[in-house]
Amino acid sequence: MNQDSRVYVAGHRGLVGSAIWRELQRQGFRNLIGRTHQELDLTDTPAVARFYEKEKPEYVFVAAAKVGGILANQQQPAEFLFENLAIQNNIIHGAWLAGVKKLLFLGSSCIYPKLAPQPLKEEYLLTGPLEPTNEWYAVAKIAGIKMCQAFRRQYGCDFISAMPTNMYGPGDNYDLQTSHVLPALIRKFHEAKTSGAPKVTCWGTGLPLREFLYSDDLAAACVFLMQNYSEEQFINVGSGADVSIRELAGQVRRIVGFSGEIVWDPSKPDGTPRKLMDSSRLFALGWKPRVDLETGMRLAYTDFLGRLSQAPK
Ligand code: GFB
Repeated sequence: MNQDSRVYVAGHRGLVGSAIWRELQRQGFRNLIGRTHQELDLTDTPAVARFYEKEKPEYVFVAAAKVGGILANQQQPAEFLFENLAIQNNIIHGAWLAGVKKLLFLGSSCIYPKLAPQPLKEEYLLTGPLEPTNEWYAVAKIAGIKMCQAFRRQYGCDFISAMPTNMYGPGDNYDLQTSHVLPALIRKFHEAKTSGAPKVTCWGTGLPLREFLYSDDLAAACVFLMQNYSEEQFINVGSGADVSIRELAGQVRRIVGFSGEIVWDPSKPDGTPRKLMDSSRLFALGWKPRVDLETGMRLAYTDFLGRLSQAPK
């Protein structure tokens, strides 16, 4: 991939896609292609075929997906399975038809069995039952990995897959029903502080552990992999450290400056108890994350405040 290569970032307005777009710009890639959801419905097979015919991308980052936190996954199994299969099938199959030079597919750490040994090695895939709250999304993402491997094996396509851990960063989703935990906590603690509320209610028991990676770090890893990795084996992309949700809530409370109480709502699902990934395969290639959780949370809070100031009054 060189500065004049035609590079398509599917999902370029999302948390991960926008970070990849910024990283590519930072590295001087001048020929970036993006389509908003309104401009191109990626579940529409003929529309995606017409897009490939017109734009003729040489490199494709598949950062488009229907994503959400634990509650959204639990409440919308049909959309999480159907839409993600449709999106990735159209992009991956279309890339083969269009002769795309290389494609990077993004999955998720939820592809691993609920109770797999920790830290999660790539070899643990399909060795046990999935976490019920997000098995729909996980099955779609596993299918995407297999799709890339099948096209590599049968047609020699240079299609690779990366499995990021829980992501956060600029442009995150702060909707309290559909978001992931970190943006949700940032918003909850901020709103409690500004309203003078005495407490903040968090979901579940707070006992599960989660690994977090700042979106700009994932973006750098994706560009690094596009330039340096061409194997059938998918590869984990994590920070290498995890934290309990209780500890996380305490850190967000401190960063936001909320002094009230934290209460836990056990009627909400905990999800998988832990999903710390073993990213040693990637680290051995020479990439490592640069933004630690404390720094990343402060950057994310700044992003949230910036979005507030731009919100219509
Ligand atoms: O980030 P999260 O929604 O998804 O939840 P997962 C992580 C943990 O945070 C769960 C707890 O144990 C939640 O119960 N939590 C506490 C909260 N308070 C809140 C809150 O206010 N909002 C949210 N959202 N969680 C997702 C998968 O699982 O991981 C996705 O469902 C994807 O498909 C993503 O794979 C990476 O980490 O449990």
